Amino acid sequence: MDLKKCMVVFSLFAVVALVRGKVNGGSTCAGCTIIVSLAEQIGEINNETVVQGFQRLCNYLPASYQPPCKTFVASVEPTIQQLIDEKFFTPDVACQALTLCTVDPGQPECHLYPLVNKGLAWSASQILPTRAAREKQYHKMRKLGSDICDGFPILKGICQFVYQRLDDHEPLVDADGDRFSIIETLRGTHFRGRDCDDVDSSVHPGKRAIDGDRHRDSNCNGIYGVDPKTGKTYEELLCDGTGQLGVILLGDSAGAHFHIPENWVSAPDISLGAFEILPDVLADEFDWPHLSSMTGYINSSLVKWPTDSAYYRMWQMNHCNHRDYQNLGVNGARSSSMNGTIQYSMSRDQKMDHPALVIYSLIGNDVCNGHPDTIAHMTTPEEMRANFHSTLKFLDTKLPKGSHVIATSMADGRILYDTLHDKIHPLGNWRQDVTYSDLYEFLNCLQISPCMGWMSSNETLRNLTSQRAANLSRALEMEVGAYKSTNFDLHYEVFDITKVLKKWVKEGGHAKDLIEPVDGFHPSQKQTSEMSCLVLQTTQQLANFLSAKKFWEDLDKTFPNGIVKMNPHNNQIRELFGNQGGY
Ligand SMILES: *[C@@H]1O[C@H](CO)[C@@H](O)[C@H](O)[C@H]1NC(C)=O
Ligand SMILES: *[C@@H]1O[C@H](CO)[C@@H](O)[C@H](O)[C@H]1NC(C)=O
Ligand SMILES: *[C@@H]1O[C@H](CO)[C@@H](O)[C@H](O)[C@H]1NC(C)=O
Ligand SMILES: *[C@@H]1O[C@H](CO)[C@@H](O)[C@H](O)[C@H]1NC(C)=O
Ligand SMILES: *[C@@H]1O[C@H](CO)[C@@H](O)[C@H](O)[C@H]1NC(C)=O
Ligand SMILES: *[C@@H]1O[C@H](CO)[C@@H](O)[C@H](O)[C@H]1NC(C)=O
Ligand SMILES: *[C@@H]1O[C@H](CO)[C@@H](O)[C@H](O)[C@H]1NC(C)=O
Ligand SMILES: [Ca+2]
Ligand SMILES: [Ca+2]
Ligand SMILES: [Ca+2]
Repeated sequence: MDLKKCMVVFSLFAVVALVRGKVNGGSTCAGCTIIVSLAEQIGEINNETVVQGFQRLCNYLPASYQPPCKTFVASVEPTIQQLIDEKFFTPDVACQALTLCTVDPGQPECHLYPLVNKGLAWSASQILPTRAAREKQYHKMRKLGSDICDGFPILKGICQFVYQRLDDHEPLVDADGDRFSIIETLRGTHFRGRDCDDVDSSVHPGKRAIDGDRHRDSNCNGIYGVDPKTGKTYEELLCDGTGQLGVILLGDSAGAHFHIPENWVSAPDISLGAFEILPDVLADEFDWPHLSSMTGYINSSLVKWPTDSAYYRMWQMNHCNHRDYQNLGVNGARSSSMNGTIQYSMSRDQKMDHPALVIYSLIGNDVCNGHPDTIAHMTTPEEMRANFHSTLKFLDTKLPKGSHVIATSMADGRILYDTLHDKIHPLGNWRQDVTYSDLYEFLNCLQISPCMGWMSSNETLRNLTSQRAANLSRALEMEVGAYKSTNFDLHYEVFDITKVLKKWVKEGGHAKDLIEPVDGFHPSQKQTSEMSCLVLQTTQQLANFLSAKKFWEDLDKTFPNGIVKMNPHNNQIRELFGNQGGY
């Protein structure tokens, strides 16, 4: 992530971002609007002023984030006070007056909350009547932005160093460069199995044991040493010939389990401690792969539901697979970024490692962009197939013989608008004044929508987007049928989110519960039985739990090669090696 993107991230969380977005302020404007509206609502809930609401919001942040937050508040306070005194205040107007949102020439006025007075530009001009006044405010905000990003070590560190390194999607803390880490975040063990020796690159998860792991654990599955009775190594006795198989996801934000906690953006639910996990969430790029349905491995007290995943099933079937998972899910990933960069962050050696089950799952970004001419910027079926082919060719050079590759179809994102458009977004929880439709239109207006084609009130456009997605799925399916490899077999897996939804509603569920509440974009789940697995490489836990189950069952029926057999030595492994070193 570059400095610009880094600042956008922080703009969401009470630090102003001063880099201009696409039009009308872009993501800077969106960040400002969210922060100001939270501050205002928190103030009102507590019978306090907006400025006091701001201070309260700062106090909810982890200690190290409070000073930059307070610097920001001190700087915007006069403008906000003036708006309130003159009765012009709305979050949209405030961000105009702060020059973080603009009305660019030829562009409509973008607003999230209902318009008052004579519109945004007019209201802002009451505070900033001259061009000179606007320029002055703009430069003040720019300076504030660089002061904040440079002046506080925690932000500077994350802004400039961490996210730059993270652009290659490899662990930041990795002394031996084998792409496995010893810390959880920053593409560490939340994404890939823990390295059991971080100064020896020949030691890492997924490896075929060196010399039977006689003296040390070379593959980090916790199994090593020699059985005193037989003189054979434990790897030989307990693991050899059991068909070890790693799990590798090549995916997007859905596969990485993107999630913004709802109580971060719903004012009535924000409280002290809500943002305690913020630093870790930032360091994980808002992804929660350790709870995902492909590589989740741990139950979290932060969510209600138990974790289950393809990896976890692999481990349950055969404990020798311990720690052999890689979640290469990247927010915004599409076939061209997979083929262009992301795939190269995979770690697998054709000769030295065990085979793997690779899941190629890009459920929407190829038809998703925020461009006003959105269809022209979607991937074409020819490009999709060529990009996928290029990824398969790469996998052919990396995957050991006996590996498996599963490609999933894309989602039909019409479910988003159909389900949510008239529902209240968490930002509107307090006054019931912001629907998902309002949010979608606001993001479209700023040209920063994660998916204009589906998050749009234009039904023709939504239909065309789904048609293109179906066409891209067909391209994948054709490539699966045509590609020949001696190292892996290939399987195409359909998942039909609409069918899942219908079933869910028929069983008495609410359709709205299927979609991630904050972004109104990612599938989510509070589920009962039989979720279609792949819908679910997503958000909430139960979804993940059931999707993994369904994934497993489907695989069992349609693609039994992709499944490992039960290792009869599992009990013995537990007795001898306990939790195998944990995660
Ligand atoms: C202010 O509102 C928050 C919820 O946003 C609540 O947790 C807190 O207790 C309130 N404070 C007071 C003094 O009522
Ligand atoms: C705010 O004021 C209203 C009306 O006076 C009252 O009902 C409510 O309890 C107050 N809220 C807080 C947090 O003090
Ligand atoms: C999570 O807890 C459930 C039981 O509550 C258990 O069945 C499951 O195996 C646990 N999952 C993980 C990943 O530990
Ligand atoms: C692979 O990715 C790059 C993006 O870096 C792209 O330019 C190229 O066209 C892609 N497709 C193929 C078939 O190589
Ligand atoms: C969009 O597609 C749906 C389902 O195929 C169809 O019922 C509807 O008439 C279409 N709407 C438009 C405007 O094309
Ligand atoms: C809806 O989208 C279609 C396809 O992009 C476009 O041709 C049409 O003009 C749009 N309709 C409106 C009312 O914007
Ligand atoms: C999808 O493919 C069909 C058949 O090739 C084509 O007629 C249609 O225009 C395509 N739709 C989109 C949106 O690409
Ligand atoms: Ca390492
Ligand atoms: Ca190592
Ligand atoms: Ca071992």
